[in-house]
Amino acid sequence: MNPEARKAIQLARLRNLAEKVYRAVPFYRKRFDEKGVKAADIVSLQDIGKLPFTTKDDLRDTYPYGLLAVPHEEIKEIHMSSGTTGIPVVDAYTQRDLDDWAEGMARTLNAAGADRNAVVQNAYGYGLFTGGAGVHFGAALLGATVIPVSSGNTQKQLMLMRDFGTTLFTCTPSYALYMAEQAKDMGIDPKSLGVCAGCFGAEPWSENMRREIEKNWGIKAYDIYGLTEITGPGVAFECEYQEGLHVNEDMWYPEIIDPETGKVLPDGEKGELVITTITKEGTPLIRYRTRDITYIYSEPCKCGRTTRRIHRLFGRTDDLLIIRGVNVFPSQIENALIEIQGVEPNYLIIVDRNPETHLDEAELQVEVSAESFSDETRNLENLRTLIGATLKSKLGINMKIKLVEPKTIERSTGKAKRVIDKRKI
Ligand code: DLL
Repeated sequence: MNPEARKAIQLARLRNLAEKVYRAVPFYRKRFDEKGVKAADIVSLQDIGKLPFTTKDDLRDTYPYGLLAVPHEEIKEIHMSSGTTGIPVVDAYTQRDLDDWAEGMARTLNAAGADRNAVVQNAYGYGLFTGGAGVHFGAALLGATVIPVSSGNTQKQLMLMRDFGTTLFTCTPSYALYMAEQAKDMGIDPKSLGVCAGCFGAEPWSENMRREIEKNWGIKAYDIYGLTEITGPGVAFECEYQEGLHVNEDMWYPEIIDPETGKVLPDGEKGELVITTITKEGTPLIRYRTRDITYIYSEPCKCGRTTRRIHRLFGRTDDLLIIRGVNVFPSQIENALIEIQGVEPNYLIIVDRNPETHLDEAELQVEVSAESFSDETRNLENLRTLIGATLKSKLGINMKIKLVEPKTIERSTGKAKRVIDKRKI
């Protein structure tokens, strides 16, 4: 669609949404009144900046039904995530919301090459988590064959891939790597299973991790983004050029703000992603602060889609680890590790504060490959020193490195847990 034509639609939807939430959601009426803003003040898309933000705390305070904008009988399905911070986040969908979600996910899977001939093996968890349902609805709308296997049961996953001719599979990137590892243990080369593509997301993953997955599986690995608050997966997706993720912005309108000041930032500047659900009926959100860090590309994409793109996520405003004053995202550590021969991209960061010195102490547990593990102790010691020195020179942090045996760090069939922060701060 011509971007100017889309802007007109977005503006009409935004105004309509502002009117609706003012009328139907006491929480928003109060917020709008406090800011002295009305739906009629929205005359251009820039005027979105006049509207109040919604935060995760607001969701907690209004749990479970405080943000509902339609009568209960309109709600057809509910999803929920407890998230990494433990705050329950509820999304209640009307039929139209479910249709929009299916549309967003159909575009996502289609951009990864799926159509009605595809066999989509959905290894995201089914249940309250949005991954299972989102992929399912999108694949069904495309007319593809869906294999609703859910997460876990790795041997069965591999058997289904072989027996049903899976062309595309979906799961968290860490589970995709784990599945490849298990396949090799069973004497199966994952490449021999004939899968062409995978759509991975729901947790941070680096460019290097993408290469590992692609190499192991012989597939093209696509990044997909979404969050329960907004709808689930399908908010943004990669096309064949993989230069950023196209936002389905006719439904989920993006802005980037400075997380400190709340000021809207121009395209190309990194900040916190804020999304307004301009077509949502059940639990619409105005300027929701995702805490995810990215920027918006200003140039159009080579693929011809005219929707704006966001960069792959750089991390979150809240999973930023600050170790003795040095800011580091787990994904940066992962990127550094994958470049080192002899280690596996399975790691755990444990941060604590020394009660005597009051200084932060960080330990990095890294799995070594089976070959390095059987090496002489001297070689292992060299590897340990190399990892420590690499992290120091690349990221400026001092970490105690602990090499652990292959396959000892707990695997996850969903989101991998990479950090244990024991500091009480
Ligand atoms: O993880 C929805 C989803 C399911 C997305 C399947 C993609 C695939 P939540 O559990 O609410 O929803 O977690 C949302 O996960 O705010 C990000 O911090 C993180 N996240 C999601 N996708 C990506 C990604 C689902 N592609 C939170 N890269 C978001 C990095 C991601 N982080």
